[in-house]
Amino acid sequence: MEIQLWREILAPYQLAVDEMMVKFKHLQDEYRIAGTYCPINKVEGRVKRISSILEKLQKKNFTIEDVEEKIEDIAGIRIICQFVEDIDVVVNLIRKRKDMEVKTEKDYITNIKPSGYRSYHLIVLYSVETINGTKTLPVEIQVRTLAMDFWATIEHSLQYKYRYNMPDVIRERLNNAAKAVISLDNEMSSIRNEIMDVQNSYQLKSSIVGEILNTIQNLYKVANKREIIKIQDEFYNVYMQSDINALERFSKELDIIAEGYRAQAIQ
Ligand code: 0O2
Repeated sequence: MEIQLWREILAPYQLAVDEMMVKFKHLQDEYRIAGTYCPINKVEGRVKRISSILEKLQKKNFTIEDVEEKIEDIAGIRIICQFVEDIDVVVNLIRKRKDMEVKTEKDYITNIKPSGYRSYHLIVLYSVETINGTKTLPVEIQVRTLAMDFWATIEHSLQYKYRYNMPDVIRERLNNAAKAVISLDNEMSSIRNEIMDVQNSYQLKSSIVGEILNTIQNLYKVANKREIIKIQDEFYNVYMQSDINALERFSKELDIIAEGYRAQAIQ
């Protein structure tokens, strides 16, 4: 197939990946703004390389005409979570969305692959608008933990290096590493609540501090300098106390001061 034709075929898949990346990253922003724990740690996306598509066609005995109909992972999104529990949360978020329809699901976390591979896979149907009209495409979404991702990345590179002749000793080491990943994920799950508490309060603190600094910056335009310096000193004192309640109280008091200036401006 000519390279130009490949480009035309792959362009809508790239659009699907770009749009979905924006949407999943926006979910992360929503959690951050709400000051709550985000089940999504990282979002990655890619369009499969032409060489990998050709390799897959060959492996599955498909012809080049089958590309669009039978290869369902040309567009791929990977969502990396911190904890195994987050995977269910993310999968449910995907199932509930109106802009993508789940076609199939594969649970390689309950049903670990013989290689030791673990991940939750969904094929979703996603529509993009192109110059030729609406195009509905399959997109593969892989949801996995950081630890599962680490293992899969290493194993994928070794698969590439050894093709289909991976030495037994390497395979055995990878199997051991896969077991270690399961126990690491379990261990992390057992302290999940503690880690989430720390991350939540860090998130809350940084959003309150962000609001306070923003208000102080706005006050610079309207309040007198001496008052601003006094407010800043008070802020540093409260900040140094490392007390989230005191920070929240200070933020509310500052809002009242800022409101006062706004009221003055209207008169
Ligand atoms: P790439 O380069 O990541 O795109 P299969 O029948 O197993 O060949 P199928 O039916 O398309 O593949 O679906 P499956 O089993 O759900 O696998 C799809 C993708 O999951 C793979 O894409 C890999 O990304 C990942 N995957 C599946 N099994 C393994 C594994 O044992 N190790 C690693 N590291 N990744 C795996 P591609 O096209 O194989 O590769």
